[in-house]
Amino acid sequence: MNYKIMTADEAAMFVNNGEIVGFSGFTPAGCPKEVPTAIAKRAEAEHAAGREFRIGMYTGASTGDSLDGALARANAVLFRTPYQSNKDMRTRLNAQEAHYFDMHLSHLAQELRYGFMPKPNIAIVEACKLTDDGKIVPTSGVGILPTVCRLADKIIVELNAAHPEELEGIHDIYEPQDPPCREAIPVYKPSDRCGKPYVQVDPKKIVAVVKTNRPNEVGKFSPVDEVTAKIGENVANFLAGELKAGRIPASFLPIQSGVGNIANALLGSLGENKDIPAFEMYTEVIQDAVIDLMKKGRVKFASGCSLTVSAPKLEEIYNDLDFFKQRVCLRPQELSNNPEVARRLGLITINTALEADIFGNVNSTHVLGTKMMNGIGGSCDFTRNAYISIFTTPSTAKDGKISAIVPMVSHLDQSEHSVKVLITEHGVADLRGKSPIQRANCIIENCVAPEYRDMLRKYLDSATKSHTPLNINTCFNMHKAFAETGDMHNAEF
Ligand code: 0RQ
Repeated sequence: MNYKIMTADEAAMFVNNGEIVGFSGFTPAGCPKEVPTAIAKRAEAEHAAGREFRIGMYTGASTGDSLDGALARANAVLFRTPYQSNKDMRTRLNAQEAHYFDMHLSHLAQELRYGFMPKPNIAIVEACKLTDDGKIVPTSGVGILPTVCRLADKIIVELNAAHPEELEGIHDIYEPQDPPCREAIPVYKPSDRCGKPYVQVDPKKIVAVVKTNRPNEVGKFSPVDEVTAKIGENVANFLAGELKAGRIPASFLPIQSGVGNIANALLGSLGENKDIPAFEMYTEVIQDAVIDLMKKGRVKFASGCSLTVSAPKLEEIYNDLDFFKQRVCLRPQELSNNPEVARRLGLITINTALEADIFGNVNSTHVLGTKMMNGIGGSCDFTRNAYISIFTTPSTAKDGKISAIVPMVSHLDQSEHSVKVLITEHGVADLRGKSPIQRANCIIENCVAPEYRDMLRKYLDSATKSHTPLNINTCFNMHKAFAETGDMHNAEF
């Protein structure tokens, strides 16, 4: 190999205070691990010597603890975009110790190319294979890897032997031209490929290669509980009904599903429902449940940006790569989350709300309107362009002291215009073709926890008799009651 092989500590010396780093990967899958930890160590040493050291960060989505966690704990972050889910990073962002720009995942690469944000000085990327002529084969997640490699002046490659070179062929690397020269993206079904199996970079830009053998840091999924099982069942029954009514074509449509425990459990339910035919996925994260369903023949193909699967599941995939390479395609997020493709394929999209209001507006990001949880991720990329957009949430949180359905959301991520169906463990609110007052009644009767229904009916009675009923004096009374007494049950209307 013609490149300079060095340790992570040596490679970290290429990153200077105030510079911006673009990282590969999407969720903990495909993210570099050694060099970010070494940068964090360097930041701590600089701080101890009384010097400033903080960097700007572009990533695909969330990352692993050795990236987000290490840099946050070292207070080494100037700003960060577009999505995170790390406890220590979340604490920094909510304390205003690092700036956070929560953005649509499909937008990031193009907005970097457009110059809306400064270009990264350096790209740090994980690969399973690197050739002397600058071909980089990513690992189990892609993210913004092609774009940051093209825009940055320097590239550091973490060559991770935990991922086999034989992964080559699973990726579909394509970057659209920018307007006014953009052409249609030639993906007409989830299994279509339009790009190359590797990222081509100028080899002269690769300043360091760090060899490692470190597994991904994907956490375990919690077992399906009664509430998530019921939500999954409600989603599956709703979709089976739509199929029967002829509103979904008999061959079914590709599914997009969000990230987390609920999404993983829900896919399991969809796969088990015999009224739903085997289906394809065009999504961002491919989680454990998809792999199980693929082995049972219930999922025919999955296009995504990452294999966000537990360690035993990744081992299953790597032990049977011939099978999975025919059924899985990993693409940059600009493509996996592309609104043009989502609209064309007619995706059934299923994402998670933290709270929703009685009109169908959704907050997926801000706990009680203030504290950032994770971010919108790809939820808006898909929801706005879906064939049918579904939001799911347990009807209550914190042992019932919070109702996930409130008079008015305390922060807005998805508007009532984009959310077509809301589903909790209690039932399904089909919001299509309904006015605000019809939506409010439908959500209260079908989705709200029974213990909170009277409260919300009372609120609605007290609201203006206008197109969208509103009581401007009391619409946040449930939030106020929680803030003041720790329980929304104490709200008065
Ligand atoms: O708190 O962690 O202290 O127990 O929020 O809630 O029910 O465990 O659900 O893990 O699936 O996360 C929306 C955050 C849900 C996630 C969100 C508290 C609750 C718990 C987590 P604890 P659950 P999940 C994919 C596409 C982004 C949008 C999206 C997410 C914690 O799914 O980030 O889908 N989505 N993007 O107790 C206060 C409420 C609450 C509440 C729940 N109303 N008020 N706290 N909680 N409801 C993402 C990508 O693009 C990669």
